[in-house]
Amino acid sequence: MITFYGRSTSDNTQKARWMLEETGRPYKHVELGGKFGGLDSSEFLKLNPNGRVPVLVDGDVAIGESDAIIRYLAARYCSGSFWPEDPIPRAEVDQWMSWGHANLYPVFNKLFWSVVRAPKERQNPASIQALTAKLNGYFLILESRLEGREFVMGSEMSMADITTGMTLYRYFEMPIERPHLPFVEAWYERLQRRQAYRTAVMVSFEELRGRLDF
Ligand SMILES: N[C@@H](CCC(=O)N[C@@H](CS)C(=O)NCC(=O)O)C(=O)O
Repeated sequence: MITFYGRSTSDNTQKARWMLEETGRPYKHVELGGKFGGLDSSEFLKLNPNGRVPVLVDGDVAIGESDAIIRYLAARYCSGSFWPEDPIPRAEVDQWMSWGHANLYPVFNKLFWSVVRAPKERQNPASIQALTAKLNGYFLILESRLEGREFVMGSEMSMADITTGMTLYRYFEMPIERPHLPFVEAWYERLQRRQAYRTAVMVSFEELRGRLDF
């Protein structure tokens, strides 16, 4: 039996849950963190001493860190399709995951906090503008990668789509300027056709507006 812990509005939770939904395995979802609290209970800290969501419990194993959860689920339940076994495409998937983690996500996350989570009076237009320009630069890299491809790796979806594509809903919903991105938009439409994406990622972030406290 799989139990998945994490509030639906947490972006790290969203990408791990998206992968979990893609596996088609049944699971129990426990909302935790943010307005639900519970991250500092001794029971939860035994599962993840960092006191952060998401956490996945599968039988006797408890896994924290969203990318580790995604890799585990792909390896265990998706027999190579989300994480190819051939070392070359495997390295490419890993490369895009690392790029998402090290480049795209930190800027995306900082901009989301600056534009949505910071109350209006604490927003800094110059910093928002600089972060927007940086994030748009990363989306232009994705734009050129997606030219002639349905997904980041080509015709098959992989973990690389999950760890980068989890930013799309918020990116297109945030009140920011964006460049013309026809290939990214087509990819976003393709992802939106997946029930797993709609369930896990397309979650209203209204309750986070003006909230800097978690
Ligand atoms: N590197 C970790 C980051 C985990 C993390 O910072 N989670 C945030 C939510 S996105 C959290 O638990 N925040 C406290 C809260 O939601 O109350 C991962 O990828 O799982």
